[in-house]
Amino acid sequence: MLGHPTSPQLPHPSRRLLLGYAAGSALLTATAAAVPGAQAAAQAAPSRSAFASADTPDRPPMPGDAQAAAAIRAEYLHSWYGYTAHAWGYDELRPLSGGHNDFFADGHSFGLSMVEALDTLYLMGCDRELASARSWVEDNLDPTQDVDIHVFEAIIRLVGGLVAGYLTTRSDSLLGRAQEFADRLLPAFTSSPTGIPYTHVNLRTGQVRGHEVALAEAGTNIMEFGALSALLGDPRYYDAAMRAYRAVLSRRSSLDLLGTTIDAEKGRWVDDHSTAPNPPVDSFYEYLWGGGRLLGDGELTHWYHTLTRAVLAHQSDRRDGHPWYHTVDASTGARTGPTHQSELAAFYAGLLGKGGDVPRGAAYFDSWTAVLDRYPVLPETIDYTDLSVVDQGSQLRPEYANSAFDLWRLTGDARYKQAMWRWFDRLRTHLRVPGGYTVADEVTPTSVRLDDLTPGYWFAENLKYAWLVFSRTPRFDYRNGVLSTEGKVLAGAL
Ligand code: DMJ
Repeated sequence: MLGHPTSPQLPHPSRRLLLGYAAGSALLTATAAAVPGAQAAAQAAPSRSAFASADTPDRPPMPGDAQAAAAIRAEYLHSWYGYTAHAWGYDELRPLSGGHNDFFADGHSFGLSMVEALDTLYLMGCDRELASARSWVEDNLDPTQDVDIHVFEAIIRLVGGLVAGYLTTRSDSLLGRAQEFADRLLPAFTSSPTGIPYTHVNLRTGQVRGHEVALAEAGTNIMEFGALSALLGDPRYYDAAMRAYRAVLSRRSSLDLLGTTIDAEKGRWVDDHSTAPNPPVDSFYEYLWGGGRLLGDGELTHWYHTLTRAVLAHQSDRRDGHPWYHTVDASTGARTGPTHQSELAAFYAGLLGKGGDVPRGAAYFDSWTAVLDRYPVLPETIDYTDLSVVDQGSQLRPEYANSAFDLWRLTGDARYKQAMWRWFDRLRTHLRVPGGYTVADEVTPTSVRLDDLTPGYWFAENLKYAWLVFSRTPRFDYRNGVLSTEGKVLAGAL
């Protein structure tokens, strides 16, 4: 059934243009369970509460919604003004030193933080700041630079950011810029014999490199490319992303498990261990669900359920009552590798919920809450057998908040608001500096040692999720809105 790149059953995005993305897509379909405060909340909520006492010193009392939202917006603007003062026009801010960082390649800037921020500024009602960022992007962002660019990062951050910028501002210039980037990234897909994209492409010459491709890089394209195809009435982007997905899916094991790295030229697994939901696999699964939802594409949703069933059947583990996921040989299901879990995997709690299994998602969310009980902020990687730290850094990541947002949307349960508030309060206490917010290079149970970087995704994700939970902004359709892996609003901007 899988692996036929020209399958006639595929709906054609260009036919759906005037309807939004697709009949049955996120723009058109109402889902009762996605309404905050929905009746289903009580039944869907897990039986075990991680928040028995909401105002112990460790679980700070939560202010009212309006006050919480104002505090979150103020912190976003605190870091935004750090960026504008010291790194304007560069990709990323170094908030301690007042310096800046090129994310994609030294000497080449894409104003990444501004592109990442466009739709967040809109949702937060920061219209003056949005106007400045938008006009910088329209006047200065150069997609023709002679530089090898990381295809996955460029799609989720730049193409996604520009599409979300278009959907929130209706600036044709932003959509045109998204198209120009996508056109220059396409050779990574079209020159690959299997359709699995090369990891890098030169924006000016179209020269590709990097044939050993992590699964997230092979599969995290369909939402941005599908949206672009629908908006432009041009199927090339959607078709490229689907061809890549099919090339991977047709190589799944008899257990319906996938490896972690695949050779884009030979179509063979380089690493045939399934590390889901950890990186570098994570968003491959997220986009099967998200692509299905955004584009109304049942084929993607079917794949999500098929693969998820296999992950849950073969990779589930449990320690001290908490679920975790271990690595297995994709062919045999035999357990391999250490009992490590990356903080990036925390997104899986929300994904499981969105995929229809709220109790399992809620339980995995509690696993990560138990880690946050132990450390001031979430460390990059832990050993889940004893929650000890494996990778001591903390990269100012959004995944726990992403899941809190998803599960709150699904259940309306106040425990996720409380969790969001505690997470925000921890960041404000430990990672805030006069120039903004920064990553840490060491986290212990009692200390945090700061490094000097505000990653671009900070402006796209972290405080957007928190803001959406507390603000109930009329600028977002809470029922039908769909966000990308980078937190970009690809449907539901009002
Ligand atoms: C973001 O760039 C995206 O969420 C991506 O899918 C993986 N995680 C980073 C932030 O941690």
